[in-house]
Amino acid sequence: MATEAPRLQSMKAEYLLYDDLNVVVVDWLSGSGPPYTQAVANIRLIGAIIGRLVLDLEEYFGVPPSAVHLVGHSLGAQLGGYTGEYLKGRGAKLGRITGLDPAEPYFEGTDPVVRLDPLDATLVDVIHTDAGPIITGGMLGSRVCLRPVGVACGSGVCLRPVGPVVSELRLGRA
Ligand SMILES: [Ca+2]
Repeated sequence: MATEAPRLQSMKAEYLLYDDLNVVVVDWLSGSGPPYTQAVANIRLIGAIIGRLVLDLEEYFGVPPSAVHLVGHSLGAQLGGYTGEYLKGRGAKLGRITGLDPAEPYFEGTDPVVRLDPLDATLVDVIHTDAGPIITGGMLGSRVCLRPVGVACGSGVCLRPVGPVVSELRLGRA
């Protein structure tokens, strides 16, 4: 994790400046490298491992899954969807998932079971900063809005934002 460690440690330090939290940084650098298709496949297992960790936190330390907030970027954002699915399959639900520019290739238009979706946690919010067609701009971020059920989403696709935009805040069903 040599190249990622300073950035992730910096992020952890920033979180701790603002609140009394326990921060767990997941090092999956060895599974996130090329080829991209392998990294896409790897997140299913890593998401399940994180889900197991969340259940262990509850069993051994009394931390309910509803108190856990996952934050992931690109494939890490889609990975959070797998964690949410893993927990839902075991009668638990994450409190929150924040997806930062969820990866688009191999996810857009797929079943919600294999991507981040609004039902993967009680609150799922997504911040898009690089959404756009990969063939025109080399962007990898998903353009799909994750709107609350019943809220219109226009064409179903967010336009490429100028800056960070929170495209969705959703309070899920208990
Ligand atoms: Ca999902």
